[in-house]
Amino acid sequence: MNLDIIDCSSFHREFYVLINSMKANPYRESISFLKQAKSASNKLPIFVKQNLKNSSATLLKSCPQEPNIQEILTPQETSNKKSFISESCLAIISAQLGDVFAYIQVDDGELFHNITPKPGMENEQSYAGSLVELEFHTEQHFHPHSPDYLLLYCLRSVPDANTFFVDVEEVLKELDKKYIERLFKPIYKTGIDHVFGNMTTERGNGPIKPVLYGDHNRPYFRYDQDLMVGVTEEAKEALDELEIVLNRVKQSICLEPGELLVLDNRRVVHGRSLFKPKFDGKDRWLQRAKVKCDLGLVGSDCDLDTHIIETKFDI
Ligand SMILES: O=C(O)CCC(=O)C(=O)O
Ligand SMILES: [Fe+2]
Repeated sequence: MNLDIIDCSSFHREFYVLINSMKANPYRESISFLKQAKSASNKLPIFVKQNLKNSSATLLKSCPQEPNIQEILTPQETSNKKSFISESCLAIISAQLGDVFAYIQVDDGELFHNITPKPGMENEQSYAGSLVELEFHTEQHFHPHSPDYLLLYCLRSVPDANTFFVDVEEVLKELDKKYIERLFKPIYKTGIDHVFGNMTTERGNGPIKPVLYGDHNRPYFRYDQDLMVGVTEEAKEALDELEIVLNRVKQSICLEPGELLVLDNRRVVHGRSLFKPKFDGKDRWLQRAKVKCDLGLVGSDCDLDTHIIETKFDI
């Protein structure tokens, strides 16, 4: 699979000018902030815009960074960061792809999430875990309004934490045709994430769906290695074979400060290696945004004045 690289050092000064034009607070005035990001985003170089729209995985290198990042501790909940360079990079790049949005169940509907290891969650299948590998998944695979894109901006790196990903194109190339055909059938129980109410982390308690859907030559992907369960023996076998292929062809990247990874969540699955947390304020720190190409299409589950999706799950 091709990971497209955009080196932002070639327009570094212009990128800072765009960020400085954004005066709203991303947490207290989030909708104004997103509007300002949209205007700024229009002024990105053409090659950046074209690349983002045509790629299922892009790494933007040398993005602007917070001025005094060495002095800021990795947060365990909300950060006390005074500047908003990371949120601005996320919002400006997201605006090329669609609308940043939040789920009411995640971080109380905040649009930007701090992805850091949390004490007590070391062994969880969660972005807040650390001592266990975060298994392959697409974001909110069980949700009727899952993100179209996922953006991860790195503020602080640790050498042993790698982000994994696989494009569905690789699966088409590598997996036996008979398993591919099975993955197109609606014989897989999705699993609702614990944050959305699945407190017992029971697997397979969501709607039954296919793993692959859409055009058979250029399909979309819905997958969760941990929570999805095959309904039949054939379905279970296809999931096992898929897992083998994903582990064989995965690309792995250790995100560095100032790097921003953009993944098309409809075509790419991702995960993360295990790593040792220290809880000393110097742990790994990413910030995340989720994007829908057109939030208006969500309908009554989404308030366009807040960009929060409020779909409820009865579990
Ligand atoms: O920590 C990572 O590299 C990936 C985390 C993740 O899967 C997510 O935030 O959705
Ligand atoms: Fe994820």
